[in-house]
Amino acid sequence: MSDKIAIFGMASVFSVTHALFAVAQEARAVTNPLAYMLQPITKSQGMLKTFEQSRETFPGEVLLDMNATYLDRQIYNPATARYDHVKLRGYQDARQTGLSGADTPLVGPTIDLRPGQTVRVTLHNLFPQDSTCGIGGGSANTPHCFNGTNLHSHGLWVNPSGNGDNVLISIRPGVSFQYEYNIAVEHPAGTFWYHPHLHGSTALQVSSGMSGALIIRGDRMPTPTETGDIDRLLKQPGGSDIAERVLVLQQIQYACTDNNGDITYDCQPGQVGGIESYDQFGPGSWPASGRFTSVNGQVLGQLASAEAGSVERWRMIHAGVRDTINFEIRRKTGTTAFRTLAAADTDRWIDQNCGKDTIPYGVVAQDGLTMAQVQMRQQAILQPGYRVDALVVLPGAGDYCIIDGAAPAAASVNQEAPSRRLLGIVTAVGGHAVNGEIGTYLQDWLISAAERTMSQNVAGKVIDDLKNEMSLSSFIPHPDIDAGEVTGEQQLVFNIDVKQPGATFFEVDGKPYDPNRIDRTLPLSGVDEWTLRSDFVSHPFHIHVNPFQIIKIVDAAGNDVSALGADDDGDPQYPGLKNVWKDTLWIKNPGTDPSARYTITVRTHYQRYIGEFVLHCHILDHEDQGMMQNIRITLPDGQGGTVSGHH
Ligand SMILES: [Cu+2]
Repeated sequence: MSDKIAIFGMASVFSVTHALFAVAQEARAVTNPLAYMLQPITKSQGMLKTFEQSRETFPGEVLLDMNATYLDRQIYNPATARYDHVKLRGYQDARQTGLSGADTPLVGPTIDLRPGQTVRVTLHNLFPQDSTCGIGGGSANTPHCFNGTNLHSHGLWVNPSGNGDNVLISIRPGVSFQYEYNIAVEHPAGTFWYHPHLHGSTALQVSSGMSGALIIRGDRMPTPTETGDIDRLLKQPGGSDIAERVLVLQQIQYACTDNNGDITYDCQPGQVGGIESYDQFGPGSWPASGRFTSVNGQVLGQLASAEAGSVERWRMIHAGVRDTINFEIRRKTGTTAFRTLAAADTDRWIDQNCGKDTIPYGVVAQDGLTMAQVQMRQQAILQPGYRVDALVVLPGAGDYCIIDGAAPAAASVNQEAPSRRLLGIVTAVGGHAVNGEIGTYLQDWLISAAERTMSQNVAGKVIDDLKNEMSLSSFIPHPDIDAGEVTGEQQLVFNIDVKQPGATFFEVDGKPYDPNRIDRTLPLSGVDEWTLRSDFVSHPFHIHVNPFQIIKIVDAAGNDVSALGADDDGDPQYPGLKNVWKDTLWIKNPGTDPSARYTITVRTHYQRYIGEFVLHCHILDHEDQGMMQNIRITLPDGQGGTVSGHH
């Protein structure tokens, strides 16, 4: 711990110096978010050591303290080349509140854990009192209680009840509450994230920057009969982990008010930007705002340097509210300064300053779950809530553009091809050039990594797999769910009902959310095949606790577009998803007519945990307005659940 404190101490000294002397046009460094300080509970750790543990060391139980509080910060505004002053709801480590200068990035610290660990997260709600909390009944789907909060560990397979990953509780201003996540010893290692999930204020809080990475690190060696962690393979020749970047992609849509009291995205010097209403959200509002997606809290920052030719692990997290990100890397070929760059000019700037060809990278995990095969991609489409883990090789020294590239209209939340945005610059130095195909280079690197790292009894299998189209069969956390295992089926239809006079309704299965209604009662150990559709535009489906395996994605004409190499009218997001495990998935309808909808089949099982939790659209203002359902997992006989009612 003392090393960690020393490092952070140095960092804060540098930050202060930086703030005093920085010129506005100088790009700030994009570093990995700092990690929460974890306090080991020595008493229980000592006790646990008396038990036989299957692991070499048992990390035991740790505490962390998280403040939900207003933060005074700066965000760079490329349109004006100024740092805008903002006051936004955010997270901070209650044990490191000293790191709170105006130039501290607006991103939640990282929660860094291991399988088998229990973490007790004390969430302190330091927001001002709020008389709109506690509204229920018919008003539940009107945004409210902006100062109430709670915590969701997105993607974790943990208990959803009580002090677990419980999003059905409201932590009011002034209240502290301790969540407790018991990470099972068999929990997958991967990239997860956390954010508030109080129905009525989720979008407002997440769009303010209330999100952070939650990483589970594993070191389980695969055996001939059991799979292990890809972390164990991704080692440098010396045995240390390969370089890693956590990239929390946020869409912080702060605004100011003009002379008429209306919202404006043109904040004047002396004004303080904020997010205090839902008027800031809605179709097209993000592109219209001219804001840029931030990376770890920095807009148009300079990412830490890479070594040319070295393999890095990039953990991308879409922690935004409602706009699709299409992640691309291109060489920076031009020399034009990028710090002054209005959103409307970005497309042209990218054409003039970034190479035409994208740098391919190897996707190894989606939504934190290692895939059965490395998939080489020119781009990765991230919808809100998605995570993508990629092995990235920058093939030579120089600067590279990190771009949110254009995507087909049907691939994006706003149903229009978005104009491109620059996300930041990364510079490769030293190392060596890669002249051949990056995919082949990566494959060779993985094979030699396997030769170095894998146990004698699995090395042959892992290497044969890698030679066979970069298969990762020894590292997948979940076996396939075969048709013969399925015990039931579930249907789900998203809809936005715009036909009622005077109001719009955000619905699942024809009904807006009712906090007092259980929409689905499912038995523990059940195995269900779900059919997912949307009658009106596209929505990212997310279900808590248990992830699902994608079986097929069928377009309106009846074609399954989920196979690797399939063509979905140029939309790259579905091909390659067949048999992939995820916890959040785009349910596509390229229009507003039910006849245009896709039919998506996934399978899941409800393992270990009973209790009540939710599924919802991860366009979070849709969720806040009703596109959510309550689920109850009961005992295996379908009985013995808890009493109904929430809040
Ligand atoms: Cu939606």
